[in-house]
Amino acid sequence: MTERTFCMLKPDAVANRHIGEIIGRFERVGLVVERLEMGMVSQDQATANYAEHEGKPFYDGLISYITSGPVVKMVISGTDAVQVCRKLMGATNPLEAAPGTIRGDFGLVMDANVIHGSDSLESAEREIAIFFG
Ligand code: D4T
Repeated sequence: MTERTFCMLKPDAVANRHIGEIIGRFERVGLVVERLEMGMVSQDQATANYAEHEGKPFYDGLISYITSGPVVKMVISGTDAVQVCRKLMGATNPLEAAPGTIRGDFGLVMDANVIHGSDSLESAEREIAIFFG
């Protein structure tokens, strides 16, 4: 099924100049970058996106990290886009992400894990609304 998902290159990916290489991986498998915008994540967007983690020990660090520098926000579409993006991203913790995945190849630690991608179609619609209105 053709799906739309939300992906975001996090501040470490932008600061380390990996935008082109990472977006290239999505295009290489045949997914389409439908919308793309570079900019800062506002405090409101950060807290809305990470509401499920409020109160957890890593929450404050997560919010300050995601608002610390420019990110690249994207809507990506294609067959099974949600699952394909998650597969390309790899496990949340770069330590566990397999080589060949985005987090496995460009990340080192959990609190700067390179990329965010929606985990379901429902999350995708919610996150696209948060970040693109
Ligand atoms: P995101 O949402 O960034 O795509 O990551 P995941 O969907 O793969 O993972 P998540 O929601 O469980 O975690 C969100 C974000 O929090 C950071 N994190 C997570 C952390 O710093 N310490 C932790 O123990 C966990 C679970 C990393 C990703």
